[in-house]
Amino acid sequence: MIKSNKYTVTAALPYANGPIHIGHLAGVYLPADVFVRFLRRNNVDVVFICGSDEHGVPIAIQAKKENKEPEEIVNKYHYMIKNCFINFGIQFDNYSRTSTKIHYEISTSFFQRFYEEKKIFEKESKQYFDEKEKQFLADRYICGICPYCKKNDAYGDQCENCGNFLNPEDLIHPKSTISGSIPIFEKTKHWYFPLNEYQEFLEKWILIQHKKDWKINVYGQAKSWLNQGLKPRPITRDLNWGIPIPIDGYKGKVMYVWFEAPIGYISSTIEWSKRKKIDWKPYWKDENTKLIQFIGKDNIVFHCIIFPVILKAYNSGYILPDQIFANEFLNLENKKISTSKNWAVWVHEYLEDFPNQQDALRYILIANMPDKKDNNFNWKDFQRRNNNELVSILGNFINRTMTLVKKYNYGIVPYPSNFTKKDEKILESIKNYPNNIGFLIESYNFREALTRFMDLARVGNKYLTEEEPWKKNKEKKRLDTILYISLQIVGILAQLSEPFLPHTAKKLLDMLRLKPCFWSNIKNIEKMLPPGHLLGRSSLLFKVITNEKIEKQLIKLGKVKKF
Ligand code: B3M
Ligand code: ZN
Repeated sequence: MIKSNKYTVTAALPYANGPIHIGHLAGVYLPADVFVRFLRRNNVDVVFICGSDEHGVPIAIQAKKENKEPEEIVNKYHYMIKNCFINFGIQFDNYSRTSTKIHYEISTSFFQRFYEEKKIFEKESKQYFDEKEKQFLADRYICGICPYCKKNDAYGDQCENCGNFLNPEDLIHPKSTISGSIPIFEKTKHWYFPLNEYQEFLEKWILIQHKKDWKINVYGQAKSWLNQGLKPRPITRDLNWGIPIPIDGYKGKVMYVWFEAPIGYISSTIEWSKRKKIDWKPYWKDENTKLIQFIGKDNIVFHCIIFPVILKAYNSGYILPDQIFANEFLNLENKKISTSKNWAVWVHEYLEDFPNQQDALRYILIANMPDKKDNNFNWKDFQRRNNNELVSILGNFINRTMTLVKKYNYGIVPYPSNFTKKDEKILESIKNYPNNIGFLIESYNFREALTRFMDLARVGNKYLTEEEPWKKNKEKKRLDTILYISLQIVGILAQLSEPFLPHTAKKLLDMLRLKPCFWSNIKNIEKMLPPGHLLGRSSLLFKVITNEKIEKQLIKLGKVKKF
């Protein structure tokens, strides 16, 4: 259920080192958007926060690949990503970036306090060094076999396969991802966060307090790290791209990106609050506020361990996440999405190839959401679901109803006469959908919520088909009653569709000349669509997707050869 009247919802900050693809949408940004749109419809004071993650090795690697400066890379992709989210309908209240002055100030204030309060310590150690490149190797600059799952391509800070924290020295057969050479050890100094000192706090907070309400994939990963026992982790790096260390003698070193990036949620909120001229603190320091974080599966450890410890250690009343939501992975044509192999459906390309069809993609990505296990997107299925479900069920039912009301009742909601038993049962049953669907969204079951939504469209379609109003133009009273009931179902669908299909909802509400109402009020649709209510102009809501369009995508993917 909705636990508070104030929520802060964050979505993982995408690295500004490339465009976003459907895996990002299905994994993080769509579930977050559905959830926030639903909260807004329940009159919750919610702030939806995101922004570009602009530091760290991933950016530096891309800059080298494109032979550009890191600043050029983040500027190019920050705006590309931001525009994609806007055009796709991911409705953040603020989409910031971690290169802002405010983010530097906030991150530096965190680091400074930890230094002054001796919550971090300095240690000299031997770190892997690439002799050819004359560069220390950390994070994605070094890879090797993961000591836990034995998979290849684990990085110096984390294994993306099993999610475990790693240190470069943990890797088996390490090699530089820059030159491919075998690294040597060189001495260097870094500042460490003693995560081990927060083991007990985390065990209480995660293993006890959130044993029941966190998703099993998140809880399970966090539990396995805690069971291994936390160790101190370095929060500085030998890199020149990132936020400088506010300590003398640390020139040429920067903050570890995973130390400062999560602080980006706070700096983005502060940036938003300045624009709105309101206080940001209630969104991060009021214990009645619920903090819900939507993240990628490979970001679990950073959001369950590092960020909560940073908030706790800063000790100034920051709230901790009430829920950390991570989906599994979305595959493409049954293969893992790979940006390096260009095996992806890029959002900006989809928006170009399928103009004004954002909701078709939203629909299939929610319907196939990898919430409990990895799931798959394939173009044939996309076409099938669009044509057989959106066009033929939802669109067809609405279009037939609107056309018949226009034809037989001048586009005005008819006055019903006597209801049959079946009519009464339908009118009664449709009032339950808002609650059912609302409960599923509140409990993060977005796929099931959408299925229930489509069940209602099927109820309407079946009722219209069975009652055949087009054959009853001689029995005006019966005709009017059938169209009145059908319109009530259309009205509920219009109100319920907004979290899932916001572009369709806007069109449909305009066609009905309705405003979005509070979720709790949707069941009283008959008050919003009373007899005599004048409807607006109707238009087709969905377009059929042709074989040619799908063929073109498969050729682009290289799945089928060009003839
Ligand atoms: N930039 C996303 C990733 O690992 C990472 C999320 C940061 S959230 C603070 O691809
Ligand atoms: Zn692993």
